[in-house]
Amino acid sequence: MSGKRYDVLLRLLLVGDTGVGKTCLICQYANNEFYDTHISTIGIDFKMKTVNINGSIVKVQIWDTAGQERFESITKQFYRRAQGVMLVYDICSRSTFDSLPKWLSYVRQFSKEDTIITILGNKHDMEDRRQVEYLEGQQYAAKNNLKFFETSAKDRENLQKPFHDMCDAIISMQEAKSSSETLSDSSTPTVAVGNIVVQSNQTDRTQLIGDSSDSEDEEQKVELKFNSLQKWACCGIL
Ligand SMILES: Nc1nc2c(ncn2[C@@H]2O[C@H](COP(=O)(O)OP(=O)(O)OP(=O)(O)O)[C@@H](O)[C@H]2O)c(=O)[nH]1
Ligand SMILES: [Mg+2]
Repeated sequence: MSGKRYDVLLRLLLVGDTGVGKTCLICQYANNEFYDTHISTIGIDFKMKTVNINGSIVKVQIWDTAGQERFESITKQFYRRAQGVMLVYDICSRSTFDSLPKWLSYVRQFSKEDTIITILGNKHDMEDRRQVEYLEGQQYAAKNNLKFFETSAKDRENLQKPFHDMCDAIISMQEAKSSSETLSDSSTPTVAVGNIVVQSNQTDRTQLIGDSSDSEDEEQKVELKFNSLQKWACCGIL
């Protein structure tokens, strides 16, 4: 636990067709950067951002998947570790909206059951080229019981809120899960729930104190897996 500078580590994943703006959304959110050119992501990439959510220091690891079909075998390996998944489409491209059921089926198939899912209709700044109405996105999300936002990675519109809401929802869910598990075994002072360590506080209510995996180890493991996948992808093995 030494050297940890955060209370909670969360893993989010963005999926969706190629060109919808996944990389741009992540780069804007994490680094305040926007790129006009489309350089397709090879396999998978990630960025980190540390945020304060309701007083907790939250380290967010955001996985950026390639939308191209040929990388699906790589990207599917990352669904399971994500606590939140954003399904992204481009409001100026009907076909990317039509692909949502495919992406949602992958999430349902490969992610954990309690994964928080949000739909993003990106490129909201290009109203004149819109092919998918706001209402269509909203109705699709409502039908599937999911949150929905229209965003713009270019002008940063609605950029923070989807990420913030998703982190908030994951933390609330984990807290609820942890307290119910602690209540069911009040004699145990410390319990691990998934990657989260919950410590029973003698005088106060149960406290969520952080991810049980050491931050350095965790980042090293992530980078190792990431590097080897990138290598295989570049060699055309995957
Ligand atoms: N106008 C506008 N363009 C955007 C926006 N987001 C992304 N783009 C542009 O769309 C193109 C594709 O963006 P990327 O972020 O690379 O797309 P991606 O989903 O990561 O694509 P893959 O990596 O191939 O899956 C780039 O030319 C971006 O500049 C946006 O909100 N508004
Ligand atoms: Mg990309």
